Amino acid sequence: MSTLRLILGDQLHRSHSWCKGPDPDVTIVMMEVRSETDYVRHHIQKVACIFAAMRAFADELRHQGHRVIYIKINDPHNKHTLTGNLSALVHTHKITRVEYQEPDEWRVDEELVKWSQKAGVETTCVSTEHFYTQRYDLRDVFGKRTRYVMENYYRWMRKRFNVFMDDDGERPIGGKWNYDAANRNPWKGEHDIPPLWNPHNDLTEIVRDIESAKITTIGTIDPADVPWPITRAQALDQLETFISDALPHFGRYQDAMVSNTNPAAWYLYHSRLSFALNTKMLTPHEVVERVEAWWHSDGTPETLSAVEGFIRQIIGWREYVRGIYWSEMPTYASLNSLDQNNRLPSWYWTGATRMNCMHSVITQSLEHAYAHHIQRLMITGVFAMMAEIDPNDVDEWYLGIYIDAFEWVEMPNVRGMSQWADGGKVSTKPYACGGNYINKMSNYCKGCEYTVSKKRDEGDACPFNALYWHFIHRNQKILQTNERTSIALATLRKMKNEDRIALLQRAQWILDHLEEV
Ligand code: FAD
Ligand code: DLZ
Ligand code: SF4
Repeated sequence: MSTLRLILGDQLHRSHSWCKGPDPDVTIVMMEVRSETDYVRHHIQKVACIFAAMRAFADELRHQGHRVIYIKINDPHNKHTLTGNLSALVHTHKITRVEYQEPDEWRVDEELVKWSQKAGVETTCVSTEHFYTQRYDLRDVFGKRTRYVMENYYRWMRKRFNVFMDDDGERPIGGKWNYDAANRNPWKGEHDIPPLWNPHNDLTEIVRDIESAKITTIGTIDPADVPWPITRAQALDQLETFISDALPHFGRYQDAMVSNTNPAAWYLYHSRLSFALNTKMLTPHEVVERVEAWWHSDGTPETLSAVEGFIRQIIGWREYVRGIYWSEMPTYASLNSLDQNNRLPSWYWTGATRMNCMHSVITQSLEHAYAHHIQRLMITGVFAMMAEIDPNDVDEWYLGIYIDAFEWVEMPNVRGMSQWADGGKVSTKPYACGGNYINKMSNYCKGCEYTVSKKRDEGDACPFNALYWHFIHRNQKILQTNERTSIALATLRKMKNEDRIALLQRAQWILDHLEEV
């Protein structure tokens, strides 16, 4: 009996049962393959960090005594698909059994399920032992309901896993479930932003491998100084640094945005832990437990909203979007409820637009492979939705550009939350906004060629304004049935005819000249 166990690039879980003592009958295989590097154009930092973390993980396993086959990107025997390599290994190593962990992406799951049916060896799929919930738990919680309200799921999670609850396990610590209202401040320099957590990883050799393999990537990298974790030890250090330096202010400035003339603007008080979490170098349980423990030792009434807000992201949003993904795939990937068909403007790939908010967030994303939640949702996301971009184009952009982007978490956030392409399964109302919101939450408008207070026909009127009203006008049938959006529709209807026409004309001009705005 000889068993081969496949570990994927986002399954680097050191406490997984497979990583206990080595078993002489087991060989672990990890592989760098073109099918995974090329399904979209990824950011160079994403590919380099995944390869680096995979190589470091393989080294640690070997050091522990495990037998590991590691296929590098330029290995001449590499078949460049997961299953192509598995078939070759089964043949050459006389493997009788193949085991793999549940892939997080539907695409890879399908590939492995189909391969298993004709592989000619016994195959088993086991849990990644990473998430709090199982793939289909969300279906059980919501039953036959067609809308899935995150808040309900989150409260159910808090109780079920007894997270941040009073001693009786029934009431949330602090008495309230939700402190969102306290978490919406702009940042005006009141508190220093902590220095960038940076392990200074030297990935020069890996970047050279990627270049010689001629993988097409986007964005930039300083190969000798990469500020993302590639080992569990580094990820734990990143977690501790976040808790001590940034967590106390995380809540208050969660929605704030700052222009990239400030070098710390791209991360503010955010944890940047998504890469470590999504590659499973950290477990959500340990992140939540450490944050809870910090609150019990150092927390104050002022930091309650920060701790609750952070825990909400991990056991609420993160587990919830995974549940949506598995409940709704594969149909979710083709939803386009607003019937949007425009192409993504080419400046999404360069940042060359006159809109300072868009320019700032896109150039930041190209430079750091990162933008925080509100930048993704309320800047690049809102614009794409109001510019009627095809959700497939939008998905492709988000899936490639961010270091933490894996389809199970990217797609419900993009197609659901930000583009409303799922018709409201994730979000009760579309996230649309005019320049006012951006001006309130950021300093982008101060450095912009457009004028945020201008709405209509003037050439320098903020494009978000006209596009917002055009969005409301175009989708009025959908919006009028929604309590939360009917006010905007009523305002549009009350507008003087000539004002409405001027706004809609300005929007149409923008839609016809998307490459030029
Ligand atoms: P923090 O703000 O410090 O939050 C802590 C953690 O909470 C994150 O690390 C993450 O694990 C979790 N979290 C927070 N919000 C969400 C959310 N909405 N969904 C799931 N988990 C969440 N997150 C990804 O991990 N991968 C993606 O590809 C991704 N794409 C997104 C696309 C759009 C359009 C939007 C609006 C959000 C997307 N998110 C995605 C969610 C969120 O923006 C990122 O998780 C977050 O910005 C990562 O940075 P951070 O680690 O500093 O997060
Ligand atoms: C994202 C990614 C990339 C770029 N490259 C690899 C790779 O070469 N080998 C690998 O095992 N995984 C890679 N990954 C992560 C996978 O895409 C991810 O494991 C699956 O999509 C399942 O979520
Ligand atoms: Fe963005 Fe409009 Fe503000 Fe310019 S004026 S930064 S386009 S919101």
